[in-house]
Amino acid sequence: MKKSILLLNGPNLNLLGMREPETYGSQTLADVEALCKEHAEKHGITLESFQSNHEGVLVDTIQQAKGVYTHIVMNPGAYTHTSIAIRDAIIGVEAKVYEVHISNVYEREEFRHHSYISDIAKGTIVGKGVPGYLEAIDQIAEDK
Ligand code: CA2
Repeated sequence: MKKSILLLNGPNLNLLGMREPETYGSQTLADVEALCKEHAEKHGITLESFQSNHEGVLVDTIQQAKGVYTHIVMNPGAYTHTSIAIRDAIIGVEAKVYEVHISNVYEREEFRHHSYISDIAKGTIVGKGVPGYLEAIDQIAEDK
């Protein structure tokens, strides 16, 4: 099956480039989505993007990805540290999930150290800034 990626960003990531550039950089979400699409296409992979601030909408989107995308690159934002619902949705989808965090969550507050996603993700990329998303796409390109 030809590879296809859903790039999924969670709560507050719509604010990328507008606040806290010292933590999250100066690129906007639209910049990140365009970069990822271009990068995936260089590998011959299609990529579509979606962002939501709402846990249930993210769960719906993951459920709807079943049979549509082969891979999901997801930054679940703060839901990483709280959401069993997103974890369960990921377990139920066939697509392989790569978890990306722009900041190094392990060097931040203790409550950011635990992820409900990491142990079920195919890969986790943390603290590499926006290039972390591109690294996830590179890993998918190498995926069998
Ligand atoms: O480092 C990451 O990518 C995070 O997933 C970002 C989440 C945070 O809750 C996680 O612990 C780590 C927060 C996203 C907030 O994004 C903003 C971007 C610009 C301005 C304000 C918030």
